[in-house]
Amino acid sequence: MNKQKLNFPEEFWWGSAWSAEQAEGRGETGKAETVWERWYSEQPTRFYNRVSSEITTDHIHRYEDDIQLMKQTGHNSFRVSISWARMFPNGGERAVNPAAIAFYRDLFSKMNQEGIKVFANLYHFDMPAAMQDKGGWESRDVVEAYVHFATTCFDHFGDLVYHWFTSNEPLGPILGSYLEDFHYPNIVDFKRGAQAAFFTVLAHAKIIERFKEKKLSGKIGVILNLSPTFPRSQNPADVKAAEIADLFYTRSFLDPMVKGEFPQKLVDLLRKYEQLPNDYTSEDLACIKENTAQILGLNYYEPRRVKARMSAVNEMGPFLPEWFFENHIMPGRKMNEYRGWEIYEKGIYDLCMDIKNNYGNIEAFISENGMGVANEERFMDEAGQVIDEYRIDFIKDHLAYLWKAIQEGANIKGYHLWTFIDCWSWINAYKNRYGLVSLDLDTQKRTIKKSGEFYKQLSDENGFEYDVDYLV
Ligand code: BGP
Repeated sequence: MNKQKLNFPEEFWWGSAWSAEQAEGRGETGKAETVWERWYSEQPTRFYNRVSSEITTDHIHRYEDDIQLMKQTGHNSFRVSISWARMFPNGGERAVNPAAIAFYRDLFSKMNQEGIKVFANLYHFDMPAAMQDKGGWESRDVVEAYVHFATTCFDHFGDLVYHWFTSNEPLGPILGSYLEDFHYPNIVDFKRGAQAAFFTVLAHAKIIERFKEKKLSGKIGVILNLSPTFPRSQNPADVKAAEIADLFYTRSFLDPMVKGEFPQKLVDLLRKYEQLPNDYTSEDLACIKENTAQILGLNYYEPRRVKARMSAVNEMGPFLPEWFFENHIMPGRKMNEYRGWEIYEKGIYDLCMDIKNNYGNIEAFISENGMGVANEERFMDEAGQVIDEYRIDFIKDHLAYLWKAIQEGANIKGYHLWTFIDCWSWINAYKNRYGLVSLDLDTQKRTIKKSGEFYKQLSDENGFEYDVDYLV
């Protein structure tokens, strides 16, 4: 036992994150149909218990009280996303919505009044359906409409936002919409996905270009879901498999968005298999080169473990990253069985050290990390509070490795948990609960969990006691 207080840097950002589609609810401001609403109307059974994004956590009606809950749970910063569909209720373009401007201005002003920094993300999986009909991220017109939306947000909220983000997990919609069938419009076509990915990166660069022209305070960056990749063994075939998986899932967005260049090995591989996008120009590449992220959000949930393929590829089937590797189930791994994700706390350290050593130690923070648990009412005490000791342990065990990375020079400025109040998890709806605050879906009653009380103490003390012998 070697207990000591792990102190975090001064003014460390303690907070959490969520997104518009997952928490706001539709409300009465006017809002265009999103791809999630469209998909629900077409296939409601794809969503857990048939719960849609119509109401979610009803933040749009309850934000003033929710800000008080942020304070009570120790937030000095909070990430929201601004809904493109709400800002442009005609389908993502034309006239901006005064009611949406009023809502976000009031929310951000009140957060600032309470000392909670606003981290504003511009895209969190919530494409207006009308924009999807135009081709979504495969379309240059949609990129331009998105740049217009972003610029409008800079103009209306630039005085209230602390840091900006061009997108949350841009890899997610590519995997979900073009490879793995978990986002609308459920296409399986790598080459089209590569085009959409390229235009997502281009949109990021174009927005950063506009941001710089406006000379706003704060920084602009991107939030990426990154998993350190581990080969099953040091067998060269396993190592090669891990290297390719890492190119597809980690370096694909990290390199162009932070360094301004796509990894050459990935480009060569896609060229060989004729999967490069058709539409890209030297002007696009110059824009990407010149306009890179100024700050990086790291979403960390699980490691990626891979091994060499054990079976031959079916070349008649669609091209997929899995042509080059198989996922490895490591014997003895610790699991969050509710979500099916491995829990590997040291991965947060590995990730931060990768950013320190290979990406110029860019200013970064943990923008998501968390544990979704089903049926949390099992853990309620008589007063109705969820006693989620497992979440407190999860947070502490990850923070200890984050602390270690900071001791070793990683430029990490904060930690945001996923999430604040239980919110809507896409097709999982309200199956797994992630919040510091529980939500009664029938009444919308909010109750701070034990982890919410812990988080307040953590933030007030800017650290916590931990047995450092546990760190390897
Ligand atoms: C991240 C997303 C979040 C959130 C979280 C938890 O990838 O950015 O929107 O949903 O994962 O995942 P899930 O809700 O699918 O359990």
